[in-house]
Amino acid sequence: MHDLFVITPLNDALRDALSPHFRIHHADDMDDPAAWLAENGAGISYALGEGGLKFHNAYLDRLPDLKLISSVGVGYDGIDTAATTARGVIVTHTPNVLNDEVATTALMLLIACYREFNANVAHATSGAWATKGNMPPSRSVDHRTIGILGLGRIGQAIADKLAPFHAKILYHGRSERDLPYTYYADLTEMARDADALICVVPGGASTHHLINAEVISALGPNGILVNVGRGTTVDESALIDALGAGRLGAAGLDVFEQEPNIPQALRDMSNVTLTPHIGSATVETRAAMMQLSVDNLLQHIKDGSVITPVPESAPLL
Ligand code: A2R
Repeated sequence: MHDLFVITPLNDALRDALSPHFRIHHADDMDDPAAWLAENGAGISYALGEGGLKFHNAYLDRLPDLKLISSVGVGYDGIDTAATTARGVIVTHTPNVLNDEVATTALMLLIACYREFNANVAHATSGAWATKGNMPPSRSVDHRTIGILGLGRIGQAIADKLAPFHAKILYHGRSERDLPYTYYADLTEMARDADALICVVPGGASTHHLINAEVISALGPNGILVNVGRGTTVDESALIDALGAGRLGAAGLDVFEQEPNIPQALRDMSNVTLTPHIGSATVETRAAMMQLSVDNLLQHIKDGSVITPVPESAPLL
């Protein structure tokens, strides 16, 4: 039996799969998980949690015997991988199984912006249609030039899903890929040539505020920004300024700088569609992510290997 610290919801099926091998210590059963770990962390060799936002160093520091963190989600910017690698702690994540879902979320936000979904729904549900007449027409999502910041696993799924909309795809990243899309080494130049920019890069220092005032202004008054990656990639105050001044047309945002808090200014804007970090959050995709997280744990106790390590853990395998 191994001791497992868990900070993500577990359904009965997952508990059943884990319990023959692990004593489960769930953070939800603790008044103060960090304090509980200070007392009981020694001896816990496995952790299962969400690496995007929740697995702080406050937990890591209290788990001296930790061997593996199985993180639910593809982004793991909430885990200090320099510290885990230095300590010999393997980190796994759940790439690929969520590509299509996050891509659907990106398209949902893009379409909501072009078709002014919020304003049209409000016009119908408020009764304004009967009293004020028809809404002015919105704009078409078809035949657009779409810039993707981060044409990785999810970025490519977004490009695939945009094909039926006859989109021309541009992309920016640190390197050009062997793909049939137009590469831009300069993000501002890409924003200038794109009708809409979709952001799906990882969080962390290297992408912090990559989408700044200059990039936002380059998109222009008819431009649209969609972010399904991490909130920290967009300079939120610059975005609010540009939307307020009409220097950017609209934004569709699933991620924010200070989650779960969304600035009031964004919440008040009619040309902004907001969702509460639901990129991969469907029953089906969350089940696939949880299954892969559990499979990584089970494989490690069986033979010491894992299925989907993060690249930073490669030296440990
Ligand atoms: O830079 P490249 O050529 O390695 O392209 C990667 C790009 N990327 C960046 N682009 C510009 N500046 C950076 N500092 C930078 N860092 C990374 O992001 C690649 O095209 C993309 C990431 O792709 P994947 O590693 O395949 O990640 P995946 O599974 O698509 O997920 C992306 C993110 C997650 O980390 C979560 O934050 C969110 O989407 O769910």
